[in-house]
Amino acid sequence: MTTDRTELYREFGDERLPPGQRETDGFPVLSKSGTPSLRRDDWRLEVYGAVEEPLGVDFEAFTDLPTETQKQDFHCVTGWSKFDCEFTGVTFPTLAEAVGVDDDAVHVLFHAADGYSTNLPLADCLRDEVLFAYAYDGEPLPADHGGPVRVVTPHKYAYKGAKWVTGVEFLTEPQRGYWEQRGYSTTANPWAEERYS
Ligand SMILES: Nc1nc2c(c(=O)[nH]1)N[C@H]1C(S)=C(S)[C@@H](COP(=O)(O)O)O[C@H]1N2
Ligand SMILES: [Mo]
Repeated sequence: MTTDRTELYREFGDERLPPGQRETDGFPVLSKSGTPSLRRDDWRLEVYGAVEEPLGVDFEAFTDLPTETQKQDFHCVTGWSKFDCEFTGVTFPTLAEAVGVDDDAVHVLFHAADGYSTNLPLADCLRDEVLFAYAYDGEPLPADHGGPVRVVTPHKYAYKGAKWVTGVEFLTEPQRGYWEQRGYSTTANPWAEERYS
């Protein structure tokens, strides 16, 4: 069963296509420094920081968690949007529940195998459409798009979704990630055109 999450824009604006974006048919690849080679067998996800019980999982233990398939839109801050992407994965709230987030956690920093990182306020992560995705259109997530596992954030510009994600760090105060340190927005709401800050 696929949950349609393409309507979530109604929470943020009148138009499905955020201002200043154009729709693309293809699925461009955008990476700061190429595709790291990371096989499912070598991949691990560490969840740590301001949590009750840190968690480390390999691919098998990760996919033992409840998973779901969602249809979502994808908005790159450079101006392209791709509609109707079908991602399968574990939701952020599912993972948060597994570790038990501390009361004083307010922020999240995602870490990736290519040295990338990206940050979001905790409240922006605790949403069912924030997926740790391992499949795209029913196939294993292609390496260029972040396989074995990436994060997707359809309510935010796509730089909030770390490809090749390996770490989720819960923080008691904000900390900026790779693009955020270079002037991109922490909150990154596409319908408010929060591109820079
Ligand atoms: N690890 C990692 N994640 C990343 C990036 C990156 O360079 N490294 N680029 C981000 C940017 S700017 C975008 S638009 C999307 C692009 O995802 P795609 O290549 O699947 O289109 O991934 C985001 N996640
Ligand atoms: Mo991007």
